[in-house]
Amino acid sequence: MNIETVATQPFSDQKPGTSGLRKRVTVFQQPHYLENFIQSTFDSLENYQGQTLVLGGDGRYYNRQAIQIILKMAAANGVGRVKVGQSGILSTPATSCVIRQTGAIGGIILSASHNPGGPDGDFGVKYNISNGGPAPEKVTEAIFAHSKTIEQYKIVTAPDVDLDTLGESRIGEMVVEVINSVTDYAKLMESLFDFEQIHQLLTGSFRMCMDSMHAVTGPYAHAIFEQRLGAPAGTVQNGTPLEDFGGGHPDPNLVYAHDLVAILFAENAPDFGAASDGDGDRNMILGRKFFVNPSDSLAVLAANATLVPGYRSGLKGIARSMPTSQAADRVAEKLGIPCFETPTGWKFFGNLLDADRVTICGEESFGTSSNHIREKDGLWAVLFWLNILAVKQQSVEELMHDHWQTYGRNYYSRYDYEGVESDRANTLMTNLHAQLPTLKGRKFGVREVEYSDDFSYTDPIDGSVSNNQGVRIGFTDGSRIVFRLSGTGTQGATLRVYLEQYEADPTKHHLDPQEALADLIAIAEQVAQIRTLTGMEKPTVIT
Ligand code: VG1
Ligand code: CO
Repeated sequence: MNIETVATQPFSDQKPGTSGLRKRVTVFQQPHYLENFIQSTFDSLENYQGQTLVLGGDGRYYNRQAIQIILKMAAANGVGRVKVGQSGILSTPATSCVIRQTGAIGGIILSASHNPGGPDGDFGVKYNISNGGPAPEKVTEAIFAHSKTIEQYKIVTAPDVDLDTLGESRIGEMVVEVINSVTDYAKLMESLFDFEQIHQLLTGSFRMCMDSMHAVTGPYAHAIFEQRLGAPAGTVQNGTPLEDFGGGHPDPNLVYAHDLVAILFAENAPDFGAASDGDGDRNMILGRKFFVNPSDSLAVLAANATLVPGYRSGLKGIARSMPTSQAADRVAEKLGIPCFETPTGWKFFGNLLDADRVTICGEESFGTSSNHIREKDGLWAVLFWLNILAVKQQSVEELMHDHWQTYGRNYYSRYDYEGVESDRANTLMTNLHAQLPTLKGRKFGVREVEYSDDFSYTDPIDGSVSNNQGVRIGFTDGSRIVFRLSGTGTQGATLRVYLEQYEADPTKHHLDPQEALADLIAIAEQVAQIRTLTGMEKPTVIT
């Protein structure tokens, strides 16, 4: 084997964000850029030589080239075997599944998730550890530390591997195994859900539309919904992964998944609609002319979990990220199980899941999943909803209204201001920080501030502390406003403002959230001076 040691110089900007390292494709294409990050990752691991690694991505532009580089570097660094998804395709949840099932030391997922793809779009690298979950902060910090001092990397000179044909080949001593991207994941889904009952639902009068947004879930959705569960051909739309996601933004929300929204809000709309993001870990659920807020989706799944075979014996606990609405807390309370509040990002759920303290987790950003893997899982959420609907024989809207009737409704909305100049966004956050000590007791109309802080989290399992996870302003009536800057963007800054208010009275459950939250929205503006400081009249995305 011809191992080359290449001299290199550090890049200063390889600090992983909320979910891996994300940069413009052109940044990753600079000489040594990807190589430095991959070598820094290997250098921060122990005892990986001879072990198995899982590798794949969401199919975006540069996926195949990056895979070839990583395979040659893995061989040079002594990895024993790499399981790579066919044609380089492996969704984030499928990667997590394969890591766990094969006892791999970890995995590399090439994705910038919902960020646009193509030569002018974004690329990303995420490292997952042996439990199948995103690397925790101590690992990402070690990778970043190595990236700042790196002087060389190792790579094998070898021909490219055929990624399209299933089977094994070798680079030097290392075995490259091209695996079917869907099989293991689909089997896991079948072990959790009542496929017979969902089959009956999907072959009856019930109509569903699944939008894979030209991203990674296409092959999974075709195999599971159409081939295995019998939904009519055409149920899955935009089901072929494209390098530029068809020019779209594979972010399953009301703005970027507009094609699906148009179908579900038209006359004679289907009963159920779902979309997933670039790497398949997030989901949007729609009923006929009805949007399910992701925080509510988490609460509904938790409340109805025992209707689903994989969760028949009940839940150990629930975890949600801090900005996610407290709808799930109400379910946990009723079930008599704990509810944990973690910072944004799936990596914070890993320890709780490993310790069996929680079964279901979720984020307001359309991410939900359970202890079946250690990632969020878009199609899992879709199947969970279908299983519940098949058992209850209700519409999405009826189910949601019943849920609010029982638990009350947490009105909720998130405002995203994308592409804000970084300096302006930082000024806004600094100003907020400066006000924090003065807000308690202050009245805004009928609301009085009960607390204001910057969220800190102490992991209950390993005691690690994560500070500065978002500015919170809580009111005495339980309503909240949260402000944080995104850790996944690549251009300027994205400000996220999260608004929540609880309503117990069922006669007031039919409001438009924007109406119900109007005065909180005004308070957020008053306190943070969003318009003036961002220079934007309105948010780019409202969820
Ligand atoms: C966003 C979401 C967060 C999610 C993260 C990764 O992070 O808010 O809940 O875990 O994306 O999701 P941020 O820092 O931009 O708010 V994904 O689907 O990009 O892996
Ligand atoms: Co994603």
